[in-house]
Amino acid sequence: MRVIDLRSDTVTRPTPAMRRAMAEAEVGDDVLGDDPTVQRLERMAAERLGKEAALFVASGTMGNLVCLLTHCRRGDEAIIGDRSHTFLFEQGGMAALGGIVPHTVPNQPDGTLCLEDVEKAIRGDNVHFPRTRLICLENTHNMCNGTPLTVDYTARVARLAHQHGLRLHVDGARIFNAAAALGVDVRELVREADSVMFCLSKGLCAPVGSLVCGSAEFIAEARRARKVLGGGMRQAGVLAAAGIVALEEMTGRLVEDHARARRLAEGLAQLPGLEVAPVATNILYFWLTEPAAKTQEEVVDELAQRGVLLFGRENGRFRAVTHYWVGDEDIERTIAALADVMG
Ligand code: TLP
Repeated sequence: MRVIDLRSDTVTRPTPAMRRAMAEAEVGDDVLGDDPTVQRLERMAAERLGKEAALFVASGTMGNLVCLLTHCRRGDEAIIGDRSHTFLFEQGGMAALGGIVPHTVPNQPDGTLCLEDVEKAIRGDNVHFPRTRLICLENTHNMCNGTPLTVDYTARVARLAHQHGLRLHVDGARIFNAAAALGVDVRELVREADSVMFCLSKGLCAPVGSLVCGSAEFIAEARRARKVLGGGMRQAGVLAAAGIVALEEMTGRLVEDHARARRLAEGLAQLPGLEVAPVATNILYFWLTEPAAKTQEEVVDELAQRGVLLFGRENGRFRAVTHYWVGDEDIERTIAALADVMG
């Protein structure tokens, strides 16, 4: 039985074109600045994001941490959504490794932070307070139904940050999904952001890696932060080669994943006992209506027995994520499997 893996878009295996590019990649010692393939990927990423420079890092978590360490000093504060990945799922690395204080404000259901909340969270100059340095946004917003943040909203937050002498960082792990869903160039989405991290190893299918993008000066400092975290990689061109294919071939097809997520949502909404959240990109949340005949664990286990993997998450929500290795038939099989389980 073919397993349909909807746990995350991180499960995507490299495409045949990526494997070929990896095998043939020209490499060198990237810490010494000798890897032409890494350099090409970094130039491409900077160009695609409309920034001066970019840095190849091992993961999204490392990319966000590198940015936080570069923007902030120990004891500085970063304003961040209370449902953001960086706050919830990165082991508090900013505090643990950077001495940076997270100042959370509530994420709205669409993943935004209210500008008034952000403004109130900015500290005045007072010897008792940490110094506010940074505002962080997440686009698309993983925990808030994979919703994309718009060009206009991001620009408004950037302006607020800059008025107060702060910087804006965007966790754009799925920024190409946001651009695809909104039908805009990814450059527009991050035009006024001071740093952006995006992942190659989610919907874009590369096996490993993320990029941090920003000004040349910022990236030079970020390179130091990556090194102290042990992220200086040597012949990383074998990985970067897959990333180049990801940027060349995989961004244009993300709309297909979004269409499949919508089809899955429509199918599940027809089933008794299930409630489905609005879906805007490739992330779909749903949950059991009360009183539920089965527990969340039972549903996850019974689906797995039928060859469908997904995550049961907090508050009884299930998450299903569509990606390159999930086709139309897989969506229909998933709906049928859930119909059977909910039977
Ligand atoms: N998200 C993963 C899990 O960690 C939850 C997933 O399956 O969605 N920012 C955002 C918005 C993310 O969703 C993730 C990964 C990261 C950063 C971290 O990226 P990695 O896993 O490469 O460190």
